[in-house]
Amino acid sequence: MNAETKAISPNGPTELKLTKKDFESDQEVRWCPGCGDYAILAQTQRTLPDLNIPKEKYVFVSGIGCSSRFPYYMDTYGFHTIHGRAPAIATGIKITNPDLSVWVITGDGDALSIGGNHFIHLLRRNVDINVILFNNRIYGLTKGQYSPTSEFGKVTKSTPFGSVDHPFNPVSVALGASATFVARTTDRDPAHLQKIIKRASAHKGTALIEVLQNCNIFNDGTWFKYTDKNSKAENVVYLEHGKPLVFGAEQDKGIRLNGFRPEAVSLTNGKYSEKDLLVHDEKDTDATYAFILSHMMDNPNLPIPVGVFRAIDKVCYEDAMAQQIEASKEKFGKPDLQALLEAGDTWDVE
Ligand SMILES: Cc1ncc(C[n+]2csc(CCOP(=O)(O)OP(=O)(O)O)c2C)c(N)n1
Ligand code: SF4
Repeated sequence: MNAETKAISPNGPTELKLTKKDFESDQEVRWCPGCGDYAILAQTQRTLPDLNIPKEKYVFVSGIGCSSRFPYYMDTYGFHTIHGRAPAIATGIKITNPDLSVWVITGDGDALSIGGNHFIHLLRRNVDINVILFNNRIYGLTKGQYSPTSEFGKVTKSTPFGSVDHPFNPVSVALGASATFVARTTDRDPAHLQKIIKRASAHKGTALIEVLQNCNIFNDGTWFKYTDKNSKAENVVYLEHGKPLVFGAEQDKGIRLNGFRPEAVSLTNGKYSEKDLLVHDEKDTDATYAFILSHMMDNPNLPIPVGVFRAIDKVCYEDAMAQQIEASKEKFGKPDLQALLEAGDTWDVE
């Protein structure tokens, strides 16, 4: 902890002067050289100083997987927990310490397979926690088995004849769980990654960031089309609130709705102009529009949306819980645990 961090008033400082170095731990980073996880770690460490939150207020909680080694590398509080259970532990931390900035670090296997239940209920409850989901469409740590986001037909060590599972789409899953903040970014776009981390931190409620991440050992190039500089512009549409969905290297294409179906149209053949395009509305409280966007990923003829799909306001679990406790205290007085334990009937099991 540096001098500035120590001198913080409980009401929060105006200028902490933290740097990336303040968030780097002394642990040797043990990811494979070239892994996309490095970029996500570096951009997180680079962004946190800008959030102006005291260092001792950060907690990074992870499950199990390569990505879940993340808390070791952050010089903050952290917890490497059990497979898929980071949301439960992070929820406990947040509701008992609402002033902390709590982050869940998870992988596609960790969050969507063994942790699927915990993940959807965190989003549904809207606890004020930020989730960074590293999606490399593979189990990295256990050496390349297919994951819940692997493509149908994917050949892996555990699916030598191709996967016969239909994949989960993390953004659609999150929207289905009524998440209040849902975003997607990539490990190869540092500026965008930083922007999305800042947006998630500013959001009050559960914020999900899906990061398309490369596992260069077991699933190299899985997102290449969306991250390589030569193909990205034609295959990615950046979402910006209030702006039309325009894409293409020449910004010459857009997305319009044909009934409920999104379609890619040319802006140069005279048939359509920007006024025919969808205008992004991240504040739409009806999830239908965000769902339409999330399913664009399943259509090979459409670019994938990257950015903030949805950012809406809804009461947080911990705030509703605190209000309820206060109201109960007012009504029934200060609780007495001993009296409570002795209050009811007891019985013997014969
Ligand atoms: C209860 C339990 N079941 C299975 C495992 C084995 N295991 C460890 S990591 C992992 C998958 C991790 O995949 P993902 O979340 O995609 O993370 P990545 O390693 O790709 O970052 C599995 C199945 C375990 N550690 N604990
Ligand atoms: S196995 Fe894949 S995800 Fe795990 S550290 Fe290596 S490159 Fe990264």
